Amino acid sequence: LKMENDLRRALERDEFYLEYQPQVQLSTKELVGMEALLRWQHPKRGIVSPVEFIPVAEESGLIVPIGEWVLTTACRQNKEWQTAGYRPICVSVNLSMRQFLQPNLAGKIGEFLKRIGLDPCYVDLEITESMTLDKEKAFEQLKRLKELGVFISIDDFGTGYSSLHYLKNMPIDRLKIDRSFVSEVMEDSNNAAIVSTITSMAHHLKLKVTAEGVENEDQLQFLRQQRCHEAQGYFFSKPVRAQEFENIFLKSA
Ligand code: G
Ligand code: G
Ligand code: MN
Ligand code: NA
Repeated sequence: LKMENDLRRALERDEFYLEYQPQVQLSTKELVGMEALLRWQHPKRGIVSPVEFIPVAEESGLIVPIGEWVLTTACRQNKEWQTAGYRPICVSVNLSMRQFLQPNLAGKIGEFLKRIGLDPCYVDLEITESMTLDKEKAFEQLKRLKELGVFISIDDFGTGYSSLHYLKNMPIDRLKIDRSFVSEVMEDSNNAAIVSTITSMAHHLKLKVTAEGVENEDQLQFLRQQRCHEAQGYFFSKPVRAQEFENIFLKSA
C-alpha cells in the first residue's frame, strides 16, 4: 500500500523518466529502433526497478496513467528527434495487460499521434504472449491497432503460455526472442536450437525477428548466420537516458 501511494504521487512529482536501448539491424549494423524503458527515481529509495513497481501499478490500475505517460513521452521524444533532423527510427513501448485491454486504446493513440504529427509507422507496441490468452478480445484490439498503422511486437517470445495458434491468426509484425534463450546460445545447444527455430519460423510466417539480450560478438555472429533481422542488448548498449542516446547513437547515425 505504501508503494501504491508513492506511485500515485510519482506521476505528479515527475519522478518517472525513460531510458532508451538501441535496436540494430544485423545485415547493415544500422540503428533502426530504440526500446523505451521506464525508470522511477524514488526520493528516498533511489532508482526502483520496473520489476518491483509494475506489478503494483498493474494491480492498482495506476498502470493506465503511468503507461500513458510512457507512451506519450516516448512518442514526443521520437518526434522531437525527427524534427531535429535525425534519420527516423522506430520507438518500442512496452504495454501492460490492463493498458492493452483498454476499450478505446487505438482511438486514443491515433488521436495523440495525429496531434503531435508522428507517423504511426515509427511506433512499435510490445505485448507479451499472455496478453493474447483471451483470443477474441486480443484479436479485435490488435486489428484496430494495425489499422492505425503502428507496429506490433511479441515481447519475451518463447516464455509465455500461448500456443502457435495465435501466430497464425493474430495480426502481429515481430517476435522478440527472449533473452534467456539468447544469453547462453553459445553454451547450450538447446538454446541454439530454440533461437534457430524461432528465427526460421519467423521467416516462414513473414514476421520480423529481433534477438534480445545480445551481450557478445559470438552471439551476434550466430544470430547473423541464422539471418535474424535485428538485435538489442548490452553488446550495443545498456538502456541510457535520452541525452546520452542522442549523443552516442543519433549524432553518429
Ligand atoms: O529495463 P528493465 O530490465 O529494468 O525492465 C524490467 C522489466 O520491466 C521488463 O520486463 C520490461 O519489459 C518492463 N518494463 C520496462 N518499462 C516498462 C513500461 O514502460 N511498461 C511496462 N508495462 N513494462 C515495462
Ligand atoms: O521484458 P523486456 O524485454 O521488455 O525487458 C527488457 C529489459 O532487458 C531491459 O530492462 C534491459 O535492462 C534488459 N536488458 C537489455 N539488454 C540486456 C542484456 O544484454 N543483458 C541482460 N541481462 N539484460 C538486458
Ligand atoms: Mn520489451
Ligand atoms: Na524480453
